[in-house]
Amino acid sequence: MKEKIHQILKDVSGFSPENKEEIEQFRIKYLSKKGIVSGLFSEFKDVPKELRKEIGQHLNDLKNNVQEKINSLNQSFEKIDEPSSSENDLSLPADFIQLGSRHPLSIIRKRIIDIFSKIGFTVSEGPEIEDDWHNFTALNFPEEHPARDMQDTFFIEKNPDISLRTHTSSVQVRAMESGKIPIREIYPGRVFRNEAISARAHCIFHQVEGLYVDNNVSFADLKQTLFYFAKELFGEKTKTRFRPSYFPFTEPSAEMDISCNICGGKGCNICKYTGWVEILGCGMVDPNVLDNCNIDSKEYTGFAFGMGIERITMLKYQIKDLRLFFENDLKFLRQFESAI
Ligand code: 2NL
Repeated sequence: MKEKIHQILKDVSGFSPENKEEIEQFRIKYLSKKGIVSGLFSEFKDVPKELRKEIGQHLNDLKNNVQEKINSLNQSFEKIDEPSSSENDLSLPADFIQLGSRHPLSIIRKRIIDIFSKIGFTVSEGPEIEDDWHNFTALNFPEEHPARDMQDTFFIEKNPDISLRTHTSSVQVRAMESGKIPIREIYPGRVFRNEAISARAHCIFHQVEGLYVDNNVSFADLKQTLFYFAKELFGEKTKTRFRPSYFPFTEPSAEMDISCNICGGKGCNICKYTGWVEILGCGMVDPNVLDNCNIDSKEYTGFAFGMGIERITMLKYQIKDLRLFFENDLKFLRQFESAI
């Protein structure tokens, strides 16, 4: 009898049901009138007198043990079926939500927009898929210009008139064509060039261009606007210098350098020991471009500029490889602003 009770206890403790139905089967097997435990109770009458007290105790313990097991199993299944009390308690604090962080290119794009917004530039955007007119012809690109080369541009074989824009100047053409003057806008956006990926180049990158067209807009306005921008972004002590350059859509054209933001102009490996780093291209809008967009170049003048957001971001944060921007490695991305 003792061995039997011991074996049953072992079986009971190993029981682990999948659902309530199995618990009910278990209860019938052990505790119903014809069940195993009741069977033992009926065998009890044959137990010799001297063992009755001890065996009786064991039997009662077994019955209680089985009943407790059934109760606790039933309870645990009820917990799964019903929402827990903590889920119903609306006064508890909410679950923690892990916040992401802004991409470094987004942070700098926003900074650039904020800086130009303060002096009256509004933001405008346009299509990434462009036609030849808006991307090249209106902008005074000669037929044989290398940027028009199919090797340098993503185009569609079926219709070579359509390509991915190579700069956001195409949006400026649309703004000028709309005929509303003055124009004082910046144009952030994604642009595309057919380049092999490296530490310094990628087939996708980001630009902010700017355009100001009105009566009497001068090169002095251009210089002061961009000087203000450089100081806001890189610090009050930043100096600027303009070097003559060439773009098909501006005349005269220039590139703007800032005093190296790492060494302050003394010379380091970032500025290649020159004390200066280039940050953007700019110039007075070529009269041909104004005329192409139905703006009378005798009445109006304008300045324009363009910068690569990747380049500015690399300078600002001392990032040495452009590929980091596109790999989405969280170890890299989490180093910037912690939250939106
Ligand atoms: C650079 C240089 C530049 C412009 C962009 C522009 C647009 C129109 C007319 C005239 Cl519609 N100019 N944009 C002007 C000079 C330079 O970008 O290095 N970009 C990354």
